[in-house]
Amino acid sequence: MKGIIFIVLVFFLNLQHTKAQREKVISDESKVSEYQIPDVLTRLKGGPVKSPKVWFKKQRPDILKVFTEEVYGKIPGTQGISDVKIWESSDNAINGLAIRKQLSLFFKKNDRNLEVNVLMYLPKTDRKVPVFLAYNFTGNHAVYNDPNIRLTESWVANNPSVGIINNQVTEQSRASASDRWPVDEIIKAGYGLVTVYYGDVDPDKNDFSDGIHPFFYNKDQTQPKTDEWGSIAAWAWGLSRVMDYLERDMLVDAGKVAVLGHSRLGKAALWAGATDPRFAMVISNESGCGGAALSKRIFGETVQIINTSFPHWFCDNFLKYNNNEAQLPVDQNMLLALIAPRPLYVASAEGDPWADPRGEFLSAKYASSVYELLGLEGLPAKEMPKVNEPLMGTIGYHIRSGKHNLTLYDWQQYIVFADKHF
Ligand code: GTR
Repeated sequence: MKGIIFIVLVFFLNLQHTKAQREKVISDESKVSEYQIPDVLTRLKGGPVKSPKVWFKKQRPDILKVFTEEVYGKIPGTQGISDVKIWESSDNAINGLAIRKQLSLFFKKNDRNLEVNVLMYLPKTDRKVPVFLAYNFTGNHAVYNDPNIRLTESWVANNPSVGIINNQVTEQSRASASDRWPVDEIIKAGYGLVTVYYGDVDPDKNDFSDGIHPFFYNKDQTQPKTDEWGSIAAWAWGLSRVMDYLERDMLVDAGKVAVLGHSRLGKAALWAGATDPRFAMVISNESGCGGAALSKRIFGETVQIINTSFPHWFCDNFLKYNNNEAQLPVDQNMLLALIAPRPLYVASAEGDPWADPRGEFLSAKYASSVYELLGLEGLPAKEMPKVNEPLMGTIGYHIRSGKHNLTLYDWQQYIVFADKHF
């Protein structure tokens, strides 16, 4: 009996705690306190950035260093692809419109082995094709209704409603995320889609014994050091390794790879774009806190909330900024600026206050001065656009109607943006 009362009490206190935390969350513009965003063209050490040379030689490396050491974490070593295995390919996919290719990238070190499955749909043409490279959330087989796609054998977060039980997918989850992946439209527009299940690189749980992290441990080490990578940096690392493969693939134009991600995977896509200049375009779909949204605005999800809910996403140094965003030497406008001069698209949704649409817009706007310094347009507006009225300079932005999701509307804008720049 005592045990039951205790459990009920703990449950009740827990609910109260979560409620209190949620109540503190600001989702009303009038409740935003004053904040200061660091200017991308003011040196972190003081003084103005007046030329592209000073941006590329001084300010950019300084900003990158802060994000590396204080936010996402350093990668402790290098590890290239050990082997590639092509499982199958067909030039008769999507009613004969596309080539489908499935392959695995293997990473091997001592007794460790990591397998990253890649699914590609490419338009049939005699030229190398531009592609969108994007992680998916539950396995390649969930992306498109094609019985030939191999079911993932990796750990996947449970979701009984689509038959993901005991962290394993079943046939029932095939095509379960297909509304997020308009493969036919992408192919018809002349682009390929390259997708990978993010959990192949690092399963999304607070456990550093699996995925890529242990490859770099010293004897007796069980988790990364305080300034070393969390999961977002690991996922970004994975995107770069897929890029290593794409550079070798004769069917792909590796100079036209747009890296795209939704939500947590948008955070990973931005960090991949910031750290790897081979990504010719970067697209953040509702990446929110730790992604495109400004941290110091403290609107929606905050540094403290994200570090508490997902302790494995960032490096441990980032914990210093819990309820302490003002002390951060950088803000996310500076992350976006690291992508310059490459085209960057930031997208929000009206029904997604958790990701702070206005904070995402402002971040893109404040990143624009670096693009302008480099002779490019940046974001072509000073005020936030109306819902469903995209802006497209070298930085693009839209806020669409609807909720937190990756939709056909979002993809349609990304295709227009890619047509404009590629
Ligand atoms: C939420 C998280 C967000 C975002 C989202 C997602 O729970 O708070 O930062 O990443 O998950 O990835 O769907």
